[in-house]
Amino acid sequence: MNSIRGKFEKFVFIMAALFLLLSASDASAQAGHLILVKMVDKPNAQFAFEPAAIVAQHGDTVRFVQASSAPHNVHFDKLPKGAKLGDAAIGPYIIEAGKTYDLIIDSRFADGAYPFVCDPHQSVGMRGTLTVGPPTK
Ligand SMILES: [Cu+2]
Repeated sequence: MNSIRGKFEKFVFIMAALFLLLSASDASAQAGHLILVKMVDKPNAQFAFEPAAIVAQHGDTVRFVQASSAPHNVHFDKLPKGAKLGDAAIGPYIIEAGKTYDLIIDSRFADGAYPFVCDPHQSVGMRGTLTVGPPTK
């Protein structure tokens, strides 16, 4: 009897530990924020990122949303020390309305300021700055 009870207690303990583990990983998956940046038309054949200044923490996702009549991309033209964006330095063109481009702020991003432009429209004001910083307390 004693050993059955012991096994049962062990089972309960393992289930409780699993539950805690699962809920902990759930919490970390939800920790990142989704930050929306629209690519929009402006009067006089100008274009813009809205908002143009964004702040993100590691684990966040920046989602660029095509809400304009022209194709746009996201090109980080100046990187802070330690940043290794690779392919993400120059993003793909987003063409159809409603299409999105997600940029996950992961280990490629060192803390600092990341000015970005849309390549064909930087001369008509389509530029912004992403600031990556430690979590605010
Ligand atoms: Cu553009």
